[in-house]
Amino acid sequence: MEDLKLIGVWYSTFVCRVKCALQLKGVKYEYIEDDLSNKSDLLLQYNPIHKKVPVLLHGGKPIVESLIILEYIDETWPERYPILPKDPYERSKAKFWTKFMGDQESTFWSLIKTTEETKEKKINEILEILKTIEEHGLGDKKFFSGDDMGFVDLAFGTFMRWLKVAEVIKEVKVFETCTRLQAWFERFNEVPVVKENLPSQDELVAHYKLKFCIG
Ligand SMILES: N[C@@H](CCC(=O)N[C@@H](CS)C(=O)NCC(=O)O)C(=O)O
Repeated sequence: MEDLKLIGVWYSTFVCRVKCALQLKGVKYEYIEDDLSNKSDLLLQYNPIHKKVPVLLHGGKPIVESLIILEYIDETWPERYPILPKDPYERSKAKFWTKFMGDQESTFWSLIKTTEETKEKKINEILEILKTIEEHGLGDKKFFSGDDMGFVDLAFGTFMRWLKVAEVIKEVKVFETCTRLQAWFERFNEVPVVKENLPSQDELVAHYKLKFCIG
């Protein structure tokens, strides 16, 4: 087995993308669950700048930031399951969309903390972003990267699971009008590595209700 360790927490979207990527590559690793309310010395030692998970330790060297980790995994084990497209133009598009989605993360996530007064405004704001992603990013493709799940799907799909959780907790429907995005999300959820590496919606709802003292 490679000297490969992943420091994470089970409920993190960022950690789950890395778990999926490692399984797609068929790479064995040791998983170390951290406690973000009492961060381990290991986490503080290997991610002293952001002090966040995921951290991938390869031969004792840390790699941080989930999307950078995905690229690292793809480049280190290129033989199996390409995650990023090889073609430079397609690659630049994949990076553009993950950046675009990443830039909207705080807007997506703020849904879970929104109040009755700001709910409507927030939903419209998120819907506008989702429509843009659907129309210009996904289009009529099966996955963002074509016929198989790739970089953008991993980044956005894991994040959408959490947006769904926010929808359930706030009892709102944000992306029911985005029919192509919904169909893509259903396909994403059916991919075996996704089924095996993402916590269920119910587990996440229970966790975040507790965290935000809801219900
Ligand atoms: N941009 C980072 C985000 C990582 C992140 O926010 N991780 C959260 C868990 S979901 C964390 O470790 N939070 C600890 C903290 O903020 O102190 C990535 O993509 O890896």
